[in-house]
Amino acid sequence: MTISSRISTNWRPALAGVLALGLGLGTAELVAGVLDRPAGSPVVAAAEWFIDVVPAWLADLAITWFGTADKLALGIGVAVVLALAGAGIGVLARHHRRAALGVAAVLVVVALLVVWSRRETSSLDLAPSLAAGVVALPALAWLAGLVERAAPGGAPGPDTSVSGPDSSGTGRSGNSGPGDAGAFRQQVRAPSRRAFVTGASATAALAALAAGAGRWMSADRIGVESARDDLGVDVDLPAADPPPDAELGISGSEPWRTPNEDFYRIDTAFSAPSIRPEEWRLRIHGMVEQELELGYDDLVGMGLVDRWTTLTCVSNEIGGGLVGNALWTGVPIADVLDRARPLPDADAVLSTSHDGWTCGTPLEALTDERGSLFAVGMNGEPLPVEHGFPVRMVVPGLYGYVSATKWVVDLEVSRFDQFDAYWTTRGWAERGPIKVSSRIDVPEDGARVGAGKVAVAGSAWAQQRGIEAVEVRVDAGPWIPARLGGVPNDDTWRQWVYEWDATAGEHELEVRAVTADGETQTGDEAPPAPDGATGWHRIAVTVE
Ligand SMILES: Nc1nc2c(c(=O)[nH]1)N[C@H]1C(S)=C(S)[C@@H](COP(=O)(O)O)O[C@H]1N2
Ligand SMILES: [Mo]
Repeated sequence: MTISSRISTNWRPALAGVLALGLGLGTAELVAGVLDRPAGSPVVAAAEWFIDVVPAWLADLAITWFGTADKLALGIGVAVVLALAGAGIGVLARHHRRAALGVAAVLVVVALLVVWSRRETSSLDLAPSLAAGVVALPALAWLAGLVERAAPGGAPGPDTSVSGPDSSGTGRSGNSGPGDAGAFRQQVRAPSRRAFVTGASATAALAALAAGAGRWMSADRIGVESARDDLGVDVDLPAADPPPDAELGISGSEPWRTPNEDFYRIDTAFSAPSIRPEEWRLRIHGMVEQELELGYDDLVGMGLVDRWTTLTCVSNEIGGGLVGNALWTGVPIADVLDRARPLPDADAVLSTSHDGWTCGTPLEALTDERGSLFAVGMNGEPLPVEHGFPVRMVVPGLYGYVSATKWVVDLEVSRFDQFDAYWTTRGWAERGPIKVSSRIDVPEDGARVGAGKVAVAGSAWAQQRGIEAVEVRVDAGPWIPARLGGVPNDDTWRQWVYEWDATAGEHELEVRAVTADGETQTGDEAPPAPDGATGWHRIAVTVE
């Protein structure tokens, strides 16, 4: 037999399996979209289940390696695993069709279990996985039949000597003799091959169409995005111009105000929840005198305020980009809690998002003067869906994992000794005040620059305390103060620039910040886990 026929006997069954699985999953997306049960998508459920059960070190590593692209990485990973599974089933189906159908059926059961194990599932959420099975199993049987008819007959090699009982009675030619018979076989097989190609293409097209339509409906972009657009009219959001002296305008340095589309995104939601404002509810309960339930209009009706706040992720490495600054518009959380009247021995609030993520925040941080918000606006626009639309929490001074709940729907006033939140069960600290930090944006690490005046610039932050000074040193020499930009409050980062008189050679630049309450940023290096990285950002440059 020829190499090409050997390859074709191998790729067709694998492709058939991949396509049958793809058609099943595409159908599942379509059904999830039509029923408006996005959580019923087996792929989304599996990805989110994986995010929850993955060991903490691997989750941390994913954030370190992929940063805000961690979801894309997971999506690619899921696709590769599914493709391998489909290929395996397809290859199995070539000679053991019943066994392959059995494996596919087991996959359907697994999908049902994973979906069912997710929080707040209803029986309707099982429909997409069932539909996947109803479509994928017959598709697999059908495609396997086409594969068989398209395959060269004769002796395809040792791997086919174990023919399954169900492979009889097909279009296989009984003539396995040498010579001319082979050429004849090639001719009669041509239409069968074409049939396979046609069937496979049709399946692929259907799968893509179903998946695309389903995802589009699930994301409900039309509904939620237009709700988001409308809000720009109903809710009065400010023009978010940075204070005049905040932006130093050094080329290559990150802007003081982070544009929404450049703002880092970190969360455990594989696909961002789509919540229309009119269906959003916030429940406040637990250790309170008065339980509350608010709708979107109730909340916004309490009065909006604006506040510049720099958000920071605890996973941010020294010099990293998991930090951003925006003008947040929202309702003070303190005003809402005031109406619920927390009991005196409460010391914490457990907040929960629409997709079940939880976060524990000191009660004090939500009721004191710092101006923690239920934010509805970001930089003068309604919150982007990825950043928590329609309502998220923004708490100055605390890392996001203990404060910044997006898509927030539930606040339980409680005590720290009464609960464990999402990241604390995974080894991160119960409390997460943001540590003083500073970063060099330009020049880039490893850059080559010309001798003479070089602007060394970046940002520094110590939310709730403020930045008093930023210092730079060259080749471990003396610390030299940098020039600082202005800030509207202590909760935003501060830009800095140092005009360096660069001389030819290899140089090392370091930066450190000093807080307004007198703490000099430590040079002791610590990793992000369990409560935030420390150390000085250090870069190497070559001056020519
Ligand atoms: N619902 C929900 N909210 C969440 C998270 C999450 O996983 N789910 N992650 C938190 C973390 S770790 C951070 S750093 C901030 C990031 O907010 P951003 O994505 O708007 O930048 O959101 C916080 N809020
Ligand atoms: Mo984070």
